[in-house]
Amino acid sequence: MLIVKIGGSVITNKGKYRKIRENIIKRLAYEFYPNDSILIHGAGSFGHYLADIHHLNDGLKEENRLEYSKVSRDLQELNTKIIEYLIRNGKPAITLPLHSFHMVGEEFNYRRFVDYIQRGFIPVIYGDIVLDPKKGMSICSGDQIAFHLAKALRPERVIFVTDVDGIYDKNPKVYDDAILLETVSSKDNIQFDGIFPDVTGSMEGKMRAMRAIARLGIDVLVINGLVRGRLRRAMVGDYVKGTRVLP
Ligand code: ATP
Ligand code: IP8
Repeated sequence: MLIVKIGGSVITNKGKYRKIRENIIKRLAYEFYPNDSILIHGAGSFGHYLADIHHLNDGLKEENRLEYSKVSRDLQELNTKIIEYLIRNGKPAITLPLHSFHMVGEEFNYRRFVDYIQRGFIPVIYGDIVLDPKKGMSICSGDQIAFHLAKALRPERVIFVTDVDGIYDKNPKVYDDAILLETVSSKDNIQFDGIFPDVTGSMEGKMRAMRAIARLGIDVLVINGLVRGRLRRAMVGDYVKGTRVLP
């Protein structure tokens, strides 16, 4: 079994509110294989944009309640597009929205994922708003979800799909001389500076989640979803350009 997290930077334009990249979603839905895998997707500009403006990661307040609803609506819209293309490709995907079953601090209910996989479905989940016992509400990234699921289900591999070839020594979108790293470990000194609003820590937050998964002894790969064929090759276990994350 594989866990694949398709980042919001791939399926949306993170610089523009609710800007979807439908052709990319279409292709990635086609490339997604084999079926006994879990798909997690990020929020991109369907989540981070409003969450950033209204400080939704700081918690629920009288004046931002409606904004959680709007983010939830936007994320469901993005999710519906992804499910639609998976179904068009004959892939039986079913969404299990995090906000409907999880509260921060509770044990993650991974059993439902197993139940769907056993019946031949592809469970899909996404970075989402979430119930929080201290803050009322908060945000949980798809990267954190990947960690919880990996810890419980011990997949063969966790693949993080982004809009760059892997992890570089510094942001390749800012520095032309950034160097792609074939492997990264805690010893590497990496610079992370984001350019778009991201309330879940951007690439730095992702690195924390990826290292935590790697410490479980699970293979972790970062690849570029904008390049045709890489997701399929990574999923079937062929070599693909990217970065392997070591503990
Ligand atoms: P989302 O959180 O919306 O799901 P995502 O998972 O696709 O998004 P981001 O958090 O946007 O991923 O991270 C990818 C971005 O990280 C790249 O577009 C890149 O510009 C940026 N970045 C910053 N520092 C680095 C680095 N050292 N190596 C690679 N990418 C980096
Ligand atoms: O895009 C963030 O999830 P991510 C979820 O996986 C929200 O970091 C609501 C911004």
